[in-house]
Amino acid sequence: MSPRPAAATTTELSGLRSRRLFAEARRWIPGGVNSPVRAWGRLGGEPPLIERGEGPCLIDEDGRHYIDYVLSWGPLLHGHAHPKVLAAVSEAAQRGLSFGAPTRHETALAKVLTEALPGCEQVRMVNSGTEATMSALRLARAATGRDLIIKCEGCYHGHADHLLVAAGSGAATFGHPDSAGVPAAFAEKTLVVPYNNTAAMEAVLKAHRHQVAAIIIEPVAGNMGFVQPVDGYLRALRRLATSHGALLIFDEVMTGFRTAWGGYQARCRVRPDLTCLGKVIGGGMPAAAYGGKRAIMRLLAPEGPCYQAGTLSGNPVAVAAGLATLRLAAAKDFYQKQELRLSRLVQGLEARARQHGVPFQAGVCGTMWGFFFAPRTVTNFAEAAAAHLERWTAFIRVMYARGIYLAPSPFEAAFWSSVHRSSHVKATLAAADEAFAAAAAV
Ligand code: KE4
Repeated sequence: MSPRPAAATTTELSGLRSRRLFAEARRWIPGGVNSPVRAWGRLGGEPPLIERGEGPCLIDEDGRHYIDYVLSWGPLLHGHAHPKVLAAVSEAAQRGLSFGAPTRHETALAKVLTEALPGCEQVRMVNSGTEATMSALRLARAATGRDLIIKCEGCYHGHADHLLVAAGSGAATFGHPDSAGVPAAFAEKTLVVPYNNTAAMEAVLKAHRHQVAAIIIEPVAGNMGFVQPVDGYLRALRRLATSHGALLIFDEVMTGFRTAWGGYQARCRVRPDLTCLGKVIGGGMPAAAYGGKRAIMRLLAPEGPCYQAGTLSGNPVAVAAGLATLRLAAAKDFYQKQELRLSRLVQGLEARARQHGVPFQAGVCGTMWGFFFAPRTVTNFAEAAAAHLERWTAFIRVMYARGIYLAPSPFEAAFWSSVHRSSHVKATLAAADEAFAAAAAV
């Protein structure tokens, strides 16, 4: 399905039917969306309402086609409505949607995850990344008997109260990195340091000796834009956490099975004490997990005193979607092949930015990528926030007008799927030519 032909840059980003439907949505749903990042306020427009997805493409209610690099914010490693994922979901649904009782299929998924992730001997399924990080931090506090946690500015770990402190993603997009409604007493237990700054992490640990339960980090940050760890940073965090008796938690909700089979920890060879997973392991259905060594996981109820629960956790239909997705990703050299194909897109974007004289930085890790309108590689949130927002806005608006669907926020990553083809890369680069010209004119 090819994207719609080039359209003139329109002031309206969405069509008449979408606008009408969005107006109705706003009457019944706050902001018209069930998650703030889906609103396009930062872009100065209204989002198209999506009618269906097909492979690497979205089709909106006005029949407009887009090549999709958001892919539901990461879960769709094999694009929309992949026949093998749909078949697995349909087959599972025929047996019933939920039992609230153990099934062998959850064990099958747990075995795939623990065999793939070097840091995990056991996993507990939950329904969202927020639940995974919230539960992992409660478990870290139970395991250490300590209260404080450390996170990095611009990292986003879901919307649990104590994590909405200097948060990235939608919280940064709409200027609420410290959300209203979070009691100071909760936020005070969360210490914040800049990403990629080992000295700052060491100083905070020293200033709060024997009080820090865990460091939680996105091993590749995807919620302040796409920001990779500088050489040695994650290894330094491993050393510091160990020396200070704190647990190291890798929030791999986004990077897990996006950057490598077994997550970024398999790629960087740094072993966290706990890992959080989501997105890809549900293949588009609500499924997430957290896991670690048995010595820590055995503290969880019903075996131990740390409580965590969920009506639909390990839901058989979501588990079926996750297993089918991971089976496809387990193919030999899957991530190397996809990273090579994605690199051709990113190198093409960098070449066109240079042709238009626009400072542009882009990066790739597995099937995850991102870019900044900045002169140098971005290493933390302050640098991400200082990138050229007007150029980003001009670029993104033209890309949408030309049928290329990218995150409507500069504080997000982009994604690739195994069903994107060279024809989609060609169409994306043709649109980028026009989009960089618009950015250069700012
Ligand atoms: P969920 O609760 O949205 O399933 O996961 C929270 C979460 C945790 N950790 C990381 C690293 C994440 O990226 C996320 C969620 N990511 C955002 C997009 N950057 C989800 C999109 C949204 O908020 O609607």
